[in-house]
Amino acid sequence: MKQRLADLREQALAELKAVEDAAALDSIRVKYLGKKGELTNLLKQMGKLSAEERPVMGQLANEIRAELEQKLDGKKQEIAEKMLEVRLQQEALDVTMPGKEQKIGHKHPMYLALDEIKDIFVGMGFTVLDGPEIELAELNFDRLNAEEGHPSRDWSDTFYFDEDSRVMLRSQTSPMQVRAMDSMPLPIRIIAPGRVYRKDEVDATHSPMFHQVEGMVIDKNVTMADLKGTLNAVMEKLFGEGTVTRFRPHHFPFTEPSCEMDVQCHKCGGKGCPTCKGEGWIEVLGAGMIHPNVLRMAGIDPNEYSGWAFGMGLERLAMRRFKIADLRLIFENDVRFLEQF
Ligand code: 2NL
Repeated sequence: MKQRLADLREQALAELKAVEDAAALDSIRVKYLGKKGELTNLLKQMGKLSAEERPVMGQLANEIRAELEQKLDGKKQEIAEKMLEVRLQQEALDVTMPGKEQKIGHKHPMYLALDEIKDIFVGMGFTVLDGPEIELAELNFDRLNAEEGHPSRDWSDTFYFDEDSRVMLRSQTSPMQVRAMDSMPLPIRIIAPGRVYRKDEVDATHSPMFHQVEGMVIDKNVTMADLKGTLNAVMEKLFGEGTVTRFRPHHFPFTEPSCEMDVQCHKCGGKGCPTCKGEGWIEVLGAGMIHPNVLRMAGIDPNEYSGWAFGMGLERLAMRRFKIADLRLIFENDVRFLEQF
């Protein structure tokens, strides 16, 4: 009996030494100390021993039980500490490590130019409008005094959706201004930026889709002097104080009189250079006093109210603002180009 107890102790201690995880440790506890465990089995056989031997073996068995229990508890703690160590290692977060760089991009140069323009006009009390790119020819042409037969209405100039040429991709943002005249109370001060479409071949200065900013003011006693004063102030804000401008007579169906506005070349001061193609001046926009027919069609009495309006191409403005040589770069979205702004 003594030998069997000693063997059991040896065997249990050896198994205990090799154990690595909590589950295996638990099965050792059951195997030796459980209700049907090996030590318990031995104790049940005590009855067969003599009266002298029984208390001695009983004490020995109890000592072994106590020793095993103590070792089991010790091992349990050891395993728990080791697992904590492993977890801490695995979940360790080194806050001093450099972070992963996130590329977040930035605004497109043309929208940088648009933001500048919006800021300037909003600062002067204008409201910014937005509207549909698919439009009625009625709003895009008829309401702007561009009668049937006007060259800009030709199939070769305009994207229509139907045989009757009633629905189209807007060729200018003026239809938004027509809606404004129909719906907004007077006086009106608005700008209308957005995409417009014309059947043009792509080259360094043309694209079938481009962006326009139009704007208009309608109030009592508005004159050509307001047009010139306001647009001069805008150009000074865009191109710097002291920017020299000039207005040349022109023709648009929706304005009378009409003009084009140039700014003096900032590069050569008007002498003529490659930037201004030797002209000394750079064309920036078209404008004019709103045609009485356009006012009348919107239910505004041209004897009581007058207004001025302008339209400019945003791409060309951004090209000048950021010295971009080719319009196509604006649409190609090559990051090597875009990253420069
Ligand atoms: C250009 C010049 C212009 C307008 C657009 C306009 C709008 C209304 C009434 C009168 Cl609702 N005019 N817009 C006026 C003058 C010029 O655009 O070069 N366009 C390509």
